[in-house]
This record gives sequence, structure tokens and C-alpha cells, in this order.
Amino acid sequence: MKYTSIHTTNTDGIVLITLDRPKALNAVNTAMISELYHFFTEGYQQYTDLIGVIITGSGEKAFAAGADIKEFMDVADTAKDFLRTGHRMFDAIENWHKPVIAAIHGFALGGGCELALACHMRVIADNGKMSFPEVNLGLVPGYGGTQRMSQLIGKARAMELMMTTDMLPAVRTVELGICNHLVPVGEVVAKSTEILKKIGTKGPLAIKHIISTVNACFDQTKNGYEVELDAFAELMQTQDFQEGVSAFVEKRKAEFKGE
Ligand code: DAK
Repeated sequence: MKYTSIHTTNTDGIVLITLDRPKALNAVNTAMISELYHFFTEGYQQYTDLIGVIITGSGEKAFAAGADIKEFMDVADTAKDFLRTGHRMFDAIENWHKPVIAAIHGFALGGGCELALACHMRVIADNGKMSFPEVNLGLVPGYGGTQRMSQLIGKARAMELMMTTDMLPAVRTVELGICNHLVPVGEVVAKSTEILKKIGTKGPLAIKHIISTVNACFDQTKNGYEVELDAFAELMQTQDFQEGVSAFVEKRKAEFKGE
């Protein structure tokens, strides 16, 4: 698939996905949704030794200023199908087997905020701002934002944020636990890369199961404790576990193969 709304670059197993619609402040349109879905389900397979992915926005003003308002005016009759296609993409990111970090500068609004929330972690620049403006348009967040934001900050704060459309400054997003780190403008990708490089020294199968077990905590169809038991038992059968223990005993760095 040829990407037109995003572009990707790979540096030492860390793929940087740049949302590439700077003239529209990287508003999330249908093409961007299908390209991101393609990347996280098929496109990534072209890269070997992948450690993780960083998603960022092009231009200086925004990570993404929402779903593309001009586009979704035309889809009122098929809104549910439209949203389900979006959900499928956001879920693919949330449940991806390797870490995904949103590197946020400027506006992360509405659907752009929801995209950041679907990632496993968030690094925000000091000019970053997050908000849900949907009620200004007579809507609710539709790409999982009501759920993921409530999971992160709790019911009362999520209610206020979505009802008032207050714009959260970067420092507040970190205080509330939405973003992991606050860094100067221009350093979001570097900080995200630093985190992924550290994760890249760990057992990849264990990292995959950290994602699935932590996600199970927020999945009402799953018993997270059972998911954890299964993950632990499975990991004990792996060569990575043997390698981790041997490296500890031999006082050397482990070299994990993801097997
Ligand atoms: N969609 C489309 N274009 C956008 C956009 C957006 N969300 N945000 C900005 N742009 C475009 C502007 O129209 C403008 O384009 P031109 O006029 O130059 O052609 C260009 O980006 C630059 O924007 P501004 O000139 O407005 O820049 P400023 O610095 O003055 O203002 C701003 C920046 C972020 C405060 C402002 O652009 C703004 O308020 N943007 C809209 C924010 C917003 O309300 N976002 C949408 C949230 S609601 C659905 C599925 C999902 C959703 C809805 C329905 N269905 C399946 C039906 C989700 C909805 C949302 O995300």
C-alpha cells in the first residue's frame, strides 16, 4: 500500500510514523486511518528486528487537531461503519505486540487525542495541548476516547474534561497521568527513542506479554489475573527466559532472541 497521509522511517529498528497532513494540522482522515491500520497489521512486517514505533505529527503546530471535520460532515448516514473502521485501527495499535509511543507537540485534539491515547505511552512537548472539543460540534468522542481517557484519569476528571472541552496544558497532562514525560519542544522523538532503546534491551516476548496483560486489566471480557498466569507460564518455556537467567548467573548482559 502506498502511504499518502503518513510516512515512515526506520532507524535501527525504531520506526517513526509521521502523520503527514500539516496543512490540515494532521487531521485524521479516512486515508490516514487505513494507512495506519495497514502499517500495524501488515506494513511493519517489512522491518526485521523491530523494537517499537513512535507516532508524531508533521509541522510545528500539531500532533493532530482531531478527526477531519470536513470529511466527516459527509458520512452521517454511515457513521457507525465509519467509526468501527476507526476503532479497528485504534485497537490494532493498543494491542500491537511491540511498544508504541505518541510523541506529541502542539495540538492533540479530539480524534488526534484519541490516537495518542491508543498508544502505550505518551511523551509531550512543553507546547503540547490536549482536549476533547467534540461537544462543541454536538458530538461525543467516537474513537474510544470516552473509554481510554476515563481509564487513565478516572470518571470525574474525564467527565469534566469532555463536558467543558478545557484545553489541558502539557504539564497538566503529566500531572493527571495521561502523558509519561514532559520535554522541551523538539525533543519528543528523542525522548521516545531513548525509552524504546531501553525497552529494546529486554526480552521481546516478555514485552509483548506486558502489553497484553496490562491491557487485560481494562478489558471487561477478560480476567487479567488469568491472562497474567498464562503469560508467565508461557514465558517460562522460552529460550529468552533461559538466556535471562543464565546471563544473571554469569554476570553478563542478556542477549534475547525473542524465542
Ligand atoms: N479537520 C479538518 N481540518 C482542520 C482541522 C480538523 N479537525 N483542524 C484544523 N484544520 C485545518 C483548518 O481548517 C485550516 O485549514 P485551511 O482553512 O487553512 O484550509 C488549517 O487546518 C489550519 O487551521 P487553523 O487556521 O484553524 O489554525 P489555528 O492555529 O488558527 O487554530 C486550532 C488551530 C486547532 C485551534 C483550530 O484549527 C481548530 O479549532 N481546529 C478544530 C479542532 C476540532 O474541533 N477538532 C475536531 C474534534 S472532534 C466521526 C468520527 C470521528 C469524529 C467525528 C465524527 N464520524 C464517523 C462521523 C471525531 C471528531 C473529532 O475529532
